[in-house]
Amino acid sequence: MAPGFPASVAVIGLGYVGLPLAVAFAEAGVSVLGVDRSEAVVAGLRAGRSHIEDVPAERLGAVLERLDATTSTERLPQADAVLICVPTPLNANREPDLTALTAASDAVAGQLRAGQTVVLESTTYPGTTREQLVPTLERGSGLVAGTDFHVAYSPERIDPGRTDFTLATTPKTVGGYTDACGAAARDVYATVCEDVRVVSSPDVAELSKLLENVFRSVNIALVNELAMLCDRMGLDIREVVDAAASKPYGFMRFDPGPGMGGHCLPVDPFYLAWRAREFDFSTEFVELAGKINQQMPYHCVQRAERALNDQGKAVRGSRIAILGVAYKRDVGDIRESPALKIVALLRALGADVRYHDPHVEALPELELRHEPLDRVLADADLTVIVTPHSHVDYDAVATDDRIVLDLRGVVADRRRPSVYSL
Ligand code: SAJ
Repeated sequence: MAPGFPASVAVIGLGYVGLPLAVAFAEAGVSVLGVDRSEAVVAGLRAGRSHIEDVPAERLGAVLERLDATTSTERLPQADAVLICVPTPLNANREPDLTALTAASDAVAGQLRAGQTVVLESTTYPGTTREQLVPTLERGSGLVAGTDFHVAYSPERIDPGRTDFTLATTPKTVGGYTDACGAAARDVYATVCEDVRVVSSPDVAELSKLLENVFRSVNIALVNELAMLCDRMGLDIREVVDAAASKPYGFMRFDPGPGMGGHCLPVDPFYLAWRAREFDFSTEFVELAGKINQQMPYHCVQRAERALNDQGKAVRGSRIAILGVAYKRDVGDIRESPALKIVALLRALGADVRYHDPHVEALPELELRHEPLDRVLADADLTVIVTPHSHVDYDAVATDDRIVLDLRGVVADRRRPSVYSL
């Protein structure tokens, strides 16, 4: 690795992946150009305000002199490496939506200079780097990938809210368009990652990321399916999982829940299934897992109906308190959160739904706002624990005179008559 390489890095897309990455390079002494299309994001960052919980304001403030946030791509040629971290969601037909990636690729192509290394981090289907990014960069610049500039794919492994593993301590996979591209990308990430693993192609790196996430999706679906079976069998799924998890080898714990949220796990199986169809291959197992996880909010609403029914109450006209609406504990992201579906279904049945989640100030589409815990709990006919943020004492919530539906197994004594579990 050339000493002092990279001296400067550009990160395109300053969200859950891009901002932690940009800050890590700045903390390593690298000059960082942070590019985001949102004026609000850029203005906030320039003022030292972080919109990503994993990057506290004080951490951002400490590197501001080396992190220049902008909406403009005109200074991209200054960067030794350009890292693309833009969202890759699904469109209305649940197919890959590469709009943001295409826009970023076109912008980079327009500013590309010889000697740069371009790395794609956004989760996508295998083949994207080779078939989409490289041709766009070559067409837009007249340069040749692997000769005039380097291109690689390196999947993000940013787990929002996780503190035991960091960007530095989590091995980083890199797949270069050529061997030289892989070596250049490895040198870029060696600045911020202790362990960089080079694989033989961008396709291997792209598919390895999907395997990581689909592995989780499939196993979450497995315990969710067993949760629905246990409900019929009158068994406690969490006791079953606890027992299975006592096996020290050959088993990895996953917990049933209200469904699978986030902007990755619910999306990635559809990227894989979509690409597999081009090879006359149906990823039935993967798609079935997605369907099961999508069933969970409906199953949870049925559980709520039965809990109210036991009190001789209909959903219509009942006050229902929802604790936690983000897609998982201690984050504020609501993308694909199952709580949104649960709230919408309960309201469609005529319930008066209120929610408590200090990580999520408002749900504009549902015309709801976060309310203090005591106000949400007051007079509630049913309290549903959907996302178990750490700040709530769930045993204190589950008093004998309060009917609670615990979808996350956070109430210690699940055998109390006032507590219903998944
Ligand atoms: N969930 C369960 N049961 C489980 C585990 C999770 O129901 O046993 C649910 C969660 O409540 C949540 C959803 O699944 O709704 C996904 O949560 P997750 O922690 O399994 O995964 P993510 O979506 O937080 O994964 C994140 C992603 N990164 C970003 O969002 C920036 C993903 O791309 C990363 O690969 C992943 O972290 C990681 O590397 O850990």
